[in-house]
Amino acid sequence: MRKRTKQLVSVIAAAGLIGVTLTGCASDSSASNASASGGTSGASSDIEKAALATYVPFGQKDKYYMFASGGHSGQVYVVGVPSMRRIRTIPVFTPDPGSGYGFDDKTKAMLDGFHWGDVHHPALSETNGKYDGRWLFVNDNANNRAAMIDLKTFTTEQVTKPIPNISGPHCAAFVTPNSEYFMMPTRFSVPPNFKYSPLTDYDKKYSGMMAAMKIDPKTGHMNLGWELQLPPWDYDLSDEGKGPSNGWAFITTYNTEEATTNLEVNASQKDRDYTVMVNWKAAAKAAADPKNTYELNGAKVLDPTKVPGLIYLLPTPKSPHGVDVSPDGKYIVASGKLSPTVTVFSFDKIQKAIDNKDFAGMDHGLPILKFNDIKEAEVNVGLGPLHTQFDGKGYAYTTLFIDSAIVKWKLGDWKVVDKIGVNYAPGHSAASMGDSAVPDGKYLVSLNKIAKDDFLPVGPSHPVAMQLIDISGPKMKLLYTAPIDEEPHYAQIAPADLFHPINVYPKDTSNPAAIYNPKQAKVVRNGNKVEIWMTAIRSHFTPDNIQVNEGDQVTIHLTNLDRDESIAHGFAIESYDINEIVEPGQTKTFTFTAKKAGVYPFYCTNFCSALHQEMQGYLLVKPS
Ligand code: CUK
Ligand code: CUA
Repeated sequence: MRKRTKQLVSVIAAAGLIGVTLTGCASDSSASNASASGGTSGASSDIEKAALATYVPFGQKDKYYMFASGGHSGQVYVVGVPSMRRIRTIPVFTPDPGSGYGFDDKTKAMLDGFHWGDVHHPALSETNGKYDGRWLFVNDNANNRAAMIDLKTFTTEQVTKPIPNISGPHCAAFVTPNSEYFMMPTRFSVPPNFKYSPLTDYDKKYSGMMAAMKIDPKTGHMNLGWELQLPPWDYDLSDEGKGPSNGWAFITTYNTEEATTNLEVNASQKDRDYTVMVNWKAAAKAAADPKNTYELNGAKVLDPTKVPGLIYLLPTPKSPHGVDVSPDGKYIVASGKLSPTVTVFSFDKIQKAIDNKDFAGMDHGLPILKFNDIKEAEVNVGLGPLHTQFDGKGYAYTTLFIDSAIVKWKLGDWKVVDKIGVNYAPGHSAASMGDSAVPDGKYLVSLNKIAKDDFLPVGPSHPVAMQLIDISGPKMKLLYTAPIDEEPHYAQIAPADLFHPINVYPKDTSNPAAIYNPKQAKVVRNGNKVEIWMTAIRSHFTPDNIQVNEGDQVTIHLTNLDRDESIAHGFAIESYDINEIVEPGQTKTFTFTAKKAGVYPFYCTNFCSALHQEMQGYLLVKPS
């Protein structure tokens, strides 16, 4: 141990991270154990400790995966924690020639002509309220879709078609504790399916909607189960109940004023909007009975005013943004972004208020609970509270957008105990295991919105910053600041040992597109359709000369015969705007029209061997 620590310290020193020699002994690489001597001052020793706590020496791996949304890049970033190194970008809603995503027939059909998505809230699949490492679900806030990433391959396996009747499923933020559903509540209220209606009809023709995407427990694929009609407000975030509140979902609204213009003023009029509390288990049951639902653009829709008990409204100050349920499921924490407090509701009190039927009134036919009956506390956190995470040790961590800080406060006595500045303006933060029922209280990553001065300048637009904070002790400690592309809104962090990705695609002799021997390579012509079964192996394509006629529709089934890990081959055709990548053992099918007559070299784009450059061939397109 001593030897390893010395080695790593000298590596850090050599890299110029610190300018001193350390003689202390750290039993592992955590900040609290790292010790420095040699007369260094407090400040530099904090830097040394932080460096040690985040440095992952060559040959070792990070302890956690972080899955961060890529915002309007449409992708998902995989980051190692604590090193904060970006390991992979998983293409989801945006084509990616680096992996061939969006170029082959399957993923092209998944993208369905769209060029991007707006990913805000990744949600790992759960079993009994704990991350189970199988799938990651994300929303597309821009085109009303959901996607599923299979964590066996770290690739997107499903992108749904746009879901009817919802508009901007920004609130899609969680899966239910046994991965029954990925919930996609709407952000913008619109007339269902965007049907034209003047804004003067807003209160009659416009509505919100929560789409319940049923998750297949075997494959992780989603199907629209049912929808729940919501009042014509704008909705923001949501979270799942746990423990005693399991079966409920909590969704914030920020425009109960029903404004349609100048929302920055007009949607900030009321002292309180709502947290909309939905009994999704009861809704799922009610939706199974056809007498409770109506058909709308192919969806089965529940009207909550017809089935009492599905929705209660919790008055929530002041244009709330985030809503987060404590790991024990007892408290619901809502952040009013225009109020310097977070409001904590007690699920126990909510249940009593519901049992007593003691309502403050109705709004759009839905019962409003009395604020003072259900409020547990208002915690004075500071300016611009947005989102809260938990450490499993009784503390909560709330991001303050305006104060550019994170505050730590105690559940139960509702006092702020610590505050740390971040650089700048945090949106969400993500705690290790933070959304599960069992957060482990090790790390918190602040996902900052507006980074300044942190990195080498790269033009007017600065990379945004993710800041790693050690939350294992009584005081938060800032460990590291890492740049990233646009724009992680949210992330989930889970221990690395939960994930067991494959190295090589298994042989699938039942797949008609796959061949596992170059001798089986063939070209089959059927009218003007040409189908080619091709293999790639270091360093040869079979066949490597392809003859077609101008105008032919060409389909290539390409199988990578290499079965060594990380030996991927590419397949690009000059001037044809095509690049495909086949991972070891993988078969992909792609189709194009041979529009341009002539001779076009094709080649492997992925450096695969010493003879990678020789891995090439010709597409000869005979003029018609
Ligand atoms: S949002 Cu971006 S900071 Cu889309 Cu979850 Cu709150
Ligand atoms: Cu195959 Cu480069």
